[in-house]
Amino acid sequence: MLEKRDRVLFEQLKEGIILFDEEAVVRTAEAVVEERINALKAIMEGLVPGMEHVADLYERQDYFIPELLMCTEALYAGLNILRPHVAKYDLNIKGVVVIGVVKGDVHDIGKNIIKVMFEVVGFEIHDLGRDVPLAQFVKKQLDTNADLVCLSAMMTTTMVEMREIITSVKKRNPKARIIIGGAPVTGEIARQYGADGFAPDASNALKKAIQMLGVLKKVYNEFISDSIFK
Ligand code: B12
Repeated sequence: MLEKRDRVLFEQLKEGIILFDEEAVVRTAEAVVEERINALKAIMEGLVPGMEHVADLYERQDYFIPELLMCTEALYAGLNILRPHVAKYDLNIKGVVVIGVVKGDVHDIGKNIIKVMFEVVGFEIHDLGRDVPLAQFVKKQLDTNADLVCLSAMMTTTMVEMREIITSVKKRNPKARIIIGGAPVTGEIARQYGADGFAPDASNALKKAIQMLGVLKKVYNEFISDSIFK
């Protein structure tokens, strides 16, 4: 059960994103930190639902691109304050991860949320950013000998890039495992493209990554799902 104060602050974060009120988001995020409230929870239960609501407003044509940009700025202002305060759990998982948004696509909020979740368990993360050409994924995987390559795409037009990236990465290093995600991506697409996994959101992405790194599911169930959100 959430404390009442937590709920109030998470709701304020959500509202701040929706109303693109960057100052309010900054103020509230600082209060979360000062009051030692769980920063990961504030991201997942305040900032993310706020942005999801914004996405609905855009789909309903209540919001347009200018509003989206202001909401995005508010979200990143909050994320920058909260991210350094997310508790880390040393599960002794040696995971090296390359992550990026595919070429032609600048939507990086989802990718950055996934990155926060991965940081929690201490993965070594190589973030290529957004609008990343195929060759960079291949090179980074080889240079770092990454266990996992995580690809994000938010448009049907950019999603198709993933197939070639998967083929190229696996051709150069068949041991690399690839997880894909983003709004248009489904489990069926992942299967068709030859990816090793798909997840619809950040916590499932972490679960999938941990499973792929060969850690017992038991560890996830007993430790992560209970502890992270406490
Ligand atoms: C915010 C937004 C923008 C912002 C992006 C800001 C930023 N820095 O990211 C701005 C304003 C820049 C933008 C621009 C555009 N956008 Co836009 N945008 C959105 C919007 C409304 C929300 C996306 C978002 O942030 N959601 C919140 C986050 C938390 O969720 P998420 O991104 O889905 O991520 C979660 C999961 O998908 C998953 N996940 C994501 N990545 C990965 C990766 C892995 C490995 C895994 C496992 C999981 C995973 O986990 C995440 C966390 O839970 C979506 C609508 C929508 N319904 O998604 C449209 C949307 C994606 N945009 C769209 C379009 C068309 C555009 C523009 C072309 C608009 C234009 N006319 O200019 C440009 C494209 C620019 C480009 N070249 O990329 C379309 C795409 C349509 C399509 N089918 O292809 C959408 C779907 C809106 C629509 N219905 O028309 N956009």
